[in-house]
Amino acid sequence: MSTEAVADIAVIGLAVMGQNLILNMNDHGFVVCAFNRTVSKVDDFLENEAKGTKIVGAHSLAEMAKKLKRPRRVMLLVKAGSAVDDFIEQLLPLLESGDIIIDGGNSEYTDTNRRAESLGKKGILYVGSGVSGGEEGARFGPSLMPGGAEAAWPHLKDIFQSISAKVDGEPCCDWVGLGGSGHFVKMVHNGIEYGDMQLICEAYHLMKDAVGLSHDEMADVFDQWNKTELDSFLVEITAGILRFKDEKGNALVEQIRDTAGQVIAHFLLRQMFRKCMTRLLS
Ligand code: 2AM
Repeated sequence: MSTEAVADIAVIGLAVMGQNLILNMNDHGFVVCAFNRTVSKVDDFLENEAKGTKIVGAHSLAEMAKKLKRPRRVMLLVKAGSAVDDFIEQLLPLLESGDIIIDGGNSEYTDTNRRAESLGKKGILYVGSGVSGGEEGARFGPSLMPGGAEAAWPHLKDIFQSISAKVDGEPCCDWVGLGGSGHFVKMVHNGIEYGDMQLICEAYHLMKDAVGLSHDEMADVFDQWNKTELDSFLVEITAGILRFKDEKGNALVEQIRDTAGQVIAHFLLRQMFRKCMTRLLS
């Protein structure tokens, strides 16, 4: 592999989010250097998903650093927590003052505050960016919430705003503020989203167990709501989910176990909701 400084940005972390963001950046004309802790995934990616693109790979962080144009832009899309600190530590001897590290994972904003402060003292511009939209968003247009060292923004704006989703031509991406504010905004965004999902679950529970609607009838209600001020992605996909049947013609949603994290909180909420409904209906 050549070690010329050819790449506009490096992305570390070749799980689906990382791969899709790289392919999205490539579509927008940027040269991306891909790296992953398990290095064999770099070759797998280059030989499969990235085949025929301008994407380059590196087999070590040192090789990756050499392939980057200055200031170096290195984006981490790895598991939140110690993996981020480990990579930062390994990157430090390979970077110079004014280089940029971006954490695009789901880090706690307090960790991002800490990292931004300590890296700032070493001359590294640290950015924590919320990335929303899941795998599809990463591939074709995420909402991006970058914050941290503001001096990094002029070097990131073009890449970030090009790859982000657009609403009426406006990019769903702008500079959010200092320190961990990008991840803080993502946390608030998730809070609103999960509140919305809870409301949808409670509406489903009420329609199914209190009113006795069938799955198709519930789907009709959500479709109807989606034509009103409740119009949203979550309401739209709920109609599709409720209508979805397995091979025997039964609603698939009833076969999905109600045990994804936060089980106790969810269970208590359901119990509370049941009690309220029983009282209301008696
Ligand atoms: P891997 O492919 O080597 O497991 C999502 O899990 C991404 O985070 C993957 O790219 C994964 O690398 C990386 N990752 C998870 N834990 C990590 C760790 N402790 N150190 C470095 N990378 C890690």
